[in-house]
Parts: sequence; C-alpha cells; structure tokens
Amino acid sequence: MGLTVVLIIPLSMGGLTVLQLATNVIRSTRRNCISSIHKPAAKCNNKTDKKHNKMLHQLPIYASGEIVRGFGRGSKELGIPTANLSLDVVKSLPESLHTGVYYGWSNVNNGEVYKMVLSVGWNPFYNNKEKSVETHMLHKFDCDLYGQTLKICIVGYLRPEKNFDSLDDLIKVIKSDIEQAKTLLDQPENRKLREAPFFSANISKC
Ligand code: ADP
Ligand code: RBF
Ligand code: MG
Repeated sequence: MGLTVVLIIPLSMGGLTVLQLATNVIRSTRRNCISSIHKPAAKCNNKTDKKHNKMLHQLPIYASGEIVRGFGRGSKELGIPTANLSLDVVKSLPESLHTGVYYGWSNVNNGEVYKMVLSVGWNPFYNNKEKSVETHMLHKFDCDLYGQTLKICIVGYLRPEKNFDSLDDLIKVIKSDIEQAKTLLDQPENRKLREAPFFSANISKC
C-alpha cells in the first residue's frame, strides 16, 4: 500500500526543525477507506466534489510538531482537550487538506498510539482569526503535554466545520464524531495504520 518512509534530520529553527518542516507532512498513495460515506470519483459532477474527492484520496497524511498553547477552551469549556500544533506546522500542511473534522491515530513523544479526532480550521463557533489543527486523543493523560512532540496520522474525513446555536450543541456533535471515529478506526484497513513506522521514528530537536 506504499507508505512513505520518514527520514527526519534536524536543523534548528524555532522549536521546529527545518527538515521537519519539509517532512512533517508525509502522504501515502493509499486510497481513503470511507468512500461509503462520500461520493466515489465516478459520481462527482461538480468542481467542489472533485476537489474534495481528490483530497480524500491523499489520505492518510502524516504530520508532527510540538504541542503549543491555544486559548485553553477545549478542556475548560468543552471538557474535550485538544493538543494544538504550532502555526508553522499548520502552514506546512498541504493546501488540499480542507478544513473540517477528521479521525486518525496519534502519539506523544513516540509513546503509545491512540485513536484521535482532529479539527482543522477556524472554529466557526468561536470565529478564530488563526487557523488551528487540534487533536483530541481518546485517552486520559495524567499531566499536560505542552512542549512534547505530537505525531498524527490523518486517516479519514468526517464532516465540515460548522457553527452551532449553543456550546451544548457543539459538544454533542464532537461526542458523536468521537463515537464514529472509534468505529471507523476499528476497521482492519484503518487499524493497520496504527503500526506505521512513523510513530516510532526519531524526530530529534537541536
Ligand atoms: P489549548 O487551548 O492550550 O490547546 P486545551 O484546553 O485544548 O488547551 O487543552 C489541551 C491540552 O490538554 C493539551 O495541550 C494537552 O496538554 C492536554 N491534554 C490532556 N489530555 C488530552 C487529550 N486526551 N488529548 C489532547 N490533549 C490533552
Ligand atoms: N469548532 C467549531 O467551531 N465547529 C466545529 O464543527 C468543530 N468541530 C470539532 C470537532 C472535533 C472532533 C474537535 C476536536 C474540535 C472541533 N471544533 C469545532 C473545535 C473546538 O471549537 C475547539 O477544539 C475548541 O474551541 C478548543 O480549542
Ligand atoms: Mg486545544
């Protein structure tokens, strides 16, 4: 299925490494496995559908970077903490990675790999001015993870970002994203990606 091998050689640059910037996004040729949820290419009949479909076929996408501070709302307001990647990493992601909600695998400092859900975009409910890439791992951590290295493998797409009438509605939908992610990641084709060498490859910092 052609996973790209990750070679990350560090050169110092503001917490991230230069080659990390070039290599922190790694794509494979594997076809996205949620075509049952989305229209297959043959049925796409407008430009937006075609672009969206093209993006889905680029998954999985691998990325990594330091966990940085955001507004602190995930844990305080939603009860759903999200590990945020720095703006450098957000900008280095392929433009074809549309804003929206995704599911996949992630680990911290090469540790155990957990299921995750991911939000990419401007959080329309909060009308953020900066694009964010935020990972909620389906695991209870005992301490905070700021400054540690997060690795993510974006496996599939769930839905576009939305605005909501209330915080409760946003929380309900995120909880339903989490349930969907749990089920989708148990599919054998997706489960295999948990074992990707990417998750144990060394990314050293200068
Ligand atoms: P911020 O706005 O600074 O990202 P959040 O309220 O979203 O703050 O909380 C995120 C932080 O919570 C993460 O950076 C990490 O240190 C910690 N955290 C604890 N458990 C998790 C988890 N399961 N998934 C993601 N982050 C977690
Ligand atoms: N924010 C939105 O404004 N609209 C959304 O549809 C939305 N969906 C999300 C789905 C998931 C799985 C996660 C983890 C976050 C989502 N967020 C969304 C982002 C959320 O507002 C953000 O994580 C918190 O504001 C904390 O930064
Ligand atoms: Mg967060």
